[in-house]
Amino acid sequence: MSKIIESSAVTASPINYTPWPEFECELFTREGLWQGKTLFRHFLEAASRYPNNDAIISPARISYSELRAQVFYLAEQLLNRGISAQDTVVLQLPNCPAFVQYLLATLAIGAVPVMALPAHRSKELNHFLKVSNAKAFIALQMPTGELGGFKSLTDIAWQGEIIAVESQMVNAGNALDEENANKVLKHCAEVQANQVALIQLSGGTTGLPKLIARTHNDYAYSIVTSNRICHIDANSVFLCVLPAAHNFTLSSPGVLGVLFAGGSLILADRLSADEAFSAIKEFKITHAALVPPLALNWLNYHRLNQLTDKPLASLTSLLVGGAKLNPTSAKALINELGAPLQQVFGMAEGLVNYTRLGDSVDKRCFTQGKPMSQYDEVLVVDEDDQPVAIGETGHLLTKGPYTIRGYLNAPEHNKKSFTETGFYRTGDIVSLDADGYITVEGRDKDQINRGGEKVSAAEIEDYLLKHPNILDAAVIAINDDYLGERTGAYLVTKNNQPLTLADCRRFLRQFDIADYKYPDKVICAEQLPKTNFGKVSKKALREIANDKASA
Ligand code: AMP
Ligand code: DBH
Repeated sequence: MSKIIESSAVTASPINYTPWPEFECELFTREGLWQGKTLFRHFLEAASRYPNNDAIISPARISYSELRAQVFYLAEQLLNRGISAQDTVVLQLPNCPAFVQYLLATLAIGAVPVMALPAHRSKELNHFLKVSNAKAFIALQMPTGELGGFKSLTDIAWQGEIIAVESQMVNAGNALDEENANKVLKHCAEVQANQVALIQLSGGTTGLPKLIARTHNDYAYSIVTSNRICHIDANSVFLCVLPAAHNFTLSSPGVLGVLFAGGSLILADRLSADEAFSAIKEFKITHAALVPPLALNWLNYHRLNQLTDKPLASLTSLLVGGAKLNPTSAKALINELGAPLQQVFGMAEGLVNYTRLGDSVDKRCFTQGKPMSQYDEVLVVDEDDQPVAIGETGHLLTKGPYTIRGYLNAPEHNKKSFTETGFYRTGDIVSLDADGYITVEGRDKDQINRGGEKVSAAEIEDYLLKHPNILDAAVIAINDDYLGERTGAYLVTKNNQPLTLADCRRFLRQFDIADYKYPDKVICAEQLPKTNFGKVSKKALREIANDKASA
């Protein structure tokens, strides 16, 4: 008996993700979508083909062969610290060479990075460390004492290996140490492509982000396909200004797409439009990925300064996604800024849609693209899960070769988020045209999309309700010209005592959550509008708030 338990414990993937049904695994493999190659293998192949290409250009130049050597060096250090295959490691680094170096080093040995964003604070980080059962936490050590999003070590409510990264770039190990490399390669060879490669985080609608386990096979497929659609190759130069850990910037086609192809990365943490335009010119950037507010920021800078030259001349694709880009702005980006606009509508759970580079201006302005793979199944359904007609709006459901079948360790939530036949309920309200292009019309999930940064209403309500004077709270999206949406908090207070935005923000500080989750506006009301069933009607609240906003 004990023997059986032991042997199954050895063979089972330690990270208990929801697998695709056997026949689909066979199909995706037979059709060549799943190549049985790990993410690190894809990088190694590019490094062998293009050893002298620059992998990272700015701030420092790092060639593929140098990067490979640095990664072997770091991977060996991780092994020495007792980190090995399928150990989860929460990785929180800003856009800098060390992000790429540590990401590849963890992938090399088959450890599984949890892709925390720089904005995450102790609340989120402790959650990730705990629920992912992390073995290590890798973050930047600030001279002022902060470690990544932790103000101090005493805020870490978890025990494990802490890897404090001392500078934005690891300089050691520039020359390849054969012995090191062989040791790492031995571990690398044992990593299987059907195992979990990394863990992404959902924007979430219920409390803290859910964990999204992506396998090597499925993630690599989405990256390779994105590369083809966006024309990423060894000559591509990608400007990464959004957080590199985010699924969009990491994989659509993003940082990993470039590293698979032998192209070059420019990693910037913050960049004004002016700086971005200079960088595009100086480095002959071919690809950039932006959320709509940033794209508008570039457009407005161009307008205000009445620039006559085409600042984006070297770009072959300006990817805009994460939140809805309105058609007027899309047109202006194309006509005024000369942007080779490519809209991207994706999700960390999987499905990614792109408008194609050769599409008509209308398709590129009015739609958010079509699925990248012919194996993506998309359904637009009504409240009873029945398909609606072409052009009608409904709920978007999807499944396919790179869309997860369940969140990690969330059986209850999975019952709501996935249908019995394995479709993911995206929570997006969309319509589909006759060519299969999707237009995002809204959302049914209780989430605020603050210019691409997703805020779970339930999570913030939860914190607000801990305030001794707050009796009821409803957090909703308020339309905003710049961010698309901002966060509004409707509050019912004890004896109608007034509570200001500043009061709320001060109160929320104790939870140490990411800044972007703080409400932008607080509205005190005597009561909240209710549905016929007596639930708070967010629909009514949204109407009230948006009427006020436009008045
Ligand atoms: P997440 O699940 O946190 O990765 O966020 C994915 C969600 O972002 C999608 O389900 C959409 O609600 C939203 N989203 C992403 N890209 C776009 C886009 N181009 N237009 C509209 N919404 C988008
Ligand atoms: O918003 C997203 O999560 C997103 C947007 C564009 C994404 O995950 C992606 C492309 O892959």
